[in-house]
Amino acid sequence: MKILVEKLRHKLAKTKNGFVAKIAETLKLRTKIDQDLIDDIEDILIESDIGVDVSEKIIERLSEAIRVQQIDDPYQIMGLLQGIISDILGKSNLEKSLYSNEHSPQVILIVGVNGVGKTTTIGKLANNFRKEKKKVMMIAGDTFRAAAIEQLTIWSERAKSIIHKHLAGSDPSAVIYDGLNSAKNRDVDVVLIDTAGRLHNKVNLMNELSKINRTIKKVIPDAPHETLLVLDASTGQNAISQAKIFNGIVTIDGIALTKLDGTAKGGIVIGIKEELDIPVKLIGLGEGIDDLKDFDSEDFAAALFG
Ligand SMILES: Nc1nc2c(ncn2[C@@H]2O[C@H](COP(=O)(O)OP(=O)(O)O)[C@@H](O)[C@H]2O)c(=O)[nH]1
Ligand SMILES: [Mg+2]
Repeated sequence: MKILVEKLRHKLAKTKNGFVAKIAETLKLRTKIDQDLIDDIEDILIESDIGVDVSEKIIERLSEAIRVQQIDDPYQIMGLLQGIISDILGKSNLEKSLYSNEHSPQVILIVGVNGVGKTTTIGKLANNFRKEKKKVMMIAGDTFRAAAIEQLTIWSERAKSIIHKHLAGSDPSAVIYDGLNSAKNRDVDVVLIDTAGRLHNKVNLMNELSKINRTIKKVIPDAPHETLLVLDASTGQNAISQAKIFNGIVTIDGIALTKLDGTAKGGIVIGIKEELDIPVKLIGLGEGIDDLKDFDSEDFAAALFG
């Protein structure tokens, strides 16, 4: 589900008004490009949530481009930054599409810490698959709170999907095992598995996720076909630390980056790409059912700098 650049720009307004506007402001005040200006831009990048190493890399490439292309008008720097950032983000469109139907059912495991937006993302993702005429089942693998199961149930109704759930307090692996068997019997195209995100103890998390993975493989040996890590953009660099922890425990195939609409820390997308090299596949741009979009690096850079 693509989003128009103009709409994306509107959704990313806080990030654009953050570091991007600050750079634009700095450029306006200058008539020539000198080291002072480059240093100011570097400071702004570092203060945003892009990360220090990545900021330095961007500045190196910017200086190189200015030198090679013999640019002397500060006005042209925005365009250069757009190109560099778009290039760093790479061609996300070439990543294997989530919506490809190589597997039946296609099993997607959703992981991430509490509150990042896992359950909401499942609701929106189900809706996206429904638009592709897919039959979707959600499995309520976060069994620790009754409210979590209720929340997923509401999303299943909104997204016209099947929900498979057990009572609160039951074993997550049991509900996943039953759910997957039921999905096979009911010719479901896509299964979205919700999980709890209790990160208070790395060993527990590791045990829990390994057990869930073993259970999934008992029913469908080549599943999960996709493990999606949900990260909250508004947590900035903390999101990168979470990704490192999860990636050390399970193989993360892609990231769904939520809450980009409400934060000035959207530069985190660039940090994720550089520090983790895990593709951001989906972006959350609001709480509504239509607010989960495919990530397109060129559009993202264009929305911020264009
Ligand atoms: N503004 C905004 N809010 C979001 C987004 N995604 C999730 N949320 C909100 O974040 C809160 C936590 O989401 P939830 O799905 O319950 O997180 P979970 O604990 O990981 O399952 C809820 O209030 C959601 O409405 C998003 O992309 N934008
Ligand atoms: Mg949840």
